[in-house]
Amino acid sequence: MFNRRKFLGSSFLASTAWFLRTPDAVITGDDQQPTASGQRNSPLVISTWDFGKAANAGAWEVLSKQGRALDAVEAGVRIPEADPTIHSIGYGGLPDRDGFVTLDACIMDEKSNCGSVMCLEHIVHPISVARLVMEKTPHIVLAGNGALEFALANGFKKENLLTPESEKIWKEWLQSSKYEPVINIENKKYSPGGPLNHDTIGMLALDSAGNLSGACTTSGMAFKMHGRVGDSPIIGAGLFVDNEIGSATSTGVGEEVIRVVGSHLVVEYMRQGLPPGDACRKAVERIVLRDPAKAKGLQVGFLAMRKDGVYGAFCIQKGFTYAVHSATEEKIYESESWFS
Ligand code: SD4
Repeated sequence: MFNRRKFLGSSFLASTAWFLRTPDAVITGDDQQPTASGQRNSPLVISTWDFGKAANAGAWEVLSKQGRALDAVEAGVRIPEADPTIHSIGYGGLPDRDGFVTLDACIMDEKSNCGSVMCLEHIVHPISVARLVMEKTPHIVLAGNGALEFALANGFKKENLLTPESEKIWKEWLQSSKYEPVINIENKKYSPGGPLNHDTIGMLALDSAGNLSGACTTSGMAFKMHGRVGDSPIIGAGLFVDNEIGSATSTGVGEEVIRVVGSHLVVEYMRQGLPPGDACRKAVERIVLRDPAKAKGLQVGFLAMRKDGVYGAFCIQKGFTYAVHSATEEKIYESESWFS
């Protein structure tokens, strides 16, 4: 069996040769598995979890027509935002403990332009509001009522995001009122009394001009405290794009990602020469080693794409999946994990 730890050391030192490596879409504990994804500038989009597949298809509509990565990631993540059966993003997202659906989202382009909304209510597409913050204001982040007022002033419609099903789930939860994030429930369908899904879509795209962009959007941890903001709308934590190096996004317990400024950390590890999967592993390691006992009970996953289209992922607990769409592949991979 290949010794990954040993490999990490040597690949780190061999930083100048990273661009020669084969693609990094690792699905086993072994070294890099070649896929059809590498050596581009042909477009590519990757995103977190199984629901990333449908989102990628939306992004691909843009990328396959030589569209911009920024337009692709916005179009892509709007798909799960509008899907009421996904209880972790946008419309139909699970509410906080007081019954309010509050959304977090951010977007970043190839020139380090970025925009973010935090704790936004009543708007189905927070990602598009985040983009408008980026393009139409001198700021990067708008939060709460200010974000809502900005959205309404720019033509977004005020809607009730709490679907009957999400309301029912919340009311069931109120019986116990126990805040306990459940690992890897993102891909499971809700059944009464069963585990609740909660997670984020983070999407990274590379366009035919060779530019990177990313988007991240979520309703956050189900039954969080009112006003709680996770990693997803925080540039550097839930998402980071550096067009010279690569991009990264995260999913899972946001508090742990914020502590290490996770997505920025992944991109910095890539800058130092680590391939994307190993860069994600090093960021996970930072979280796990801080408090190994705590890490046993939580999930964080990172997904990264290098400037040349090589991609990789790593997570704490087994079960984090990500979807890939290019001209030659449309697949869901399972990430390597710290714990087996
Ligand atoms: C957050 N990372 O708000 C996000 C989404 C989530 O389980 O709920 N993950 O912390």
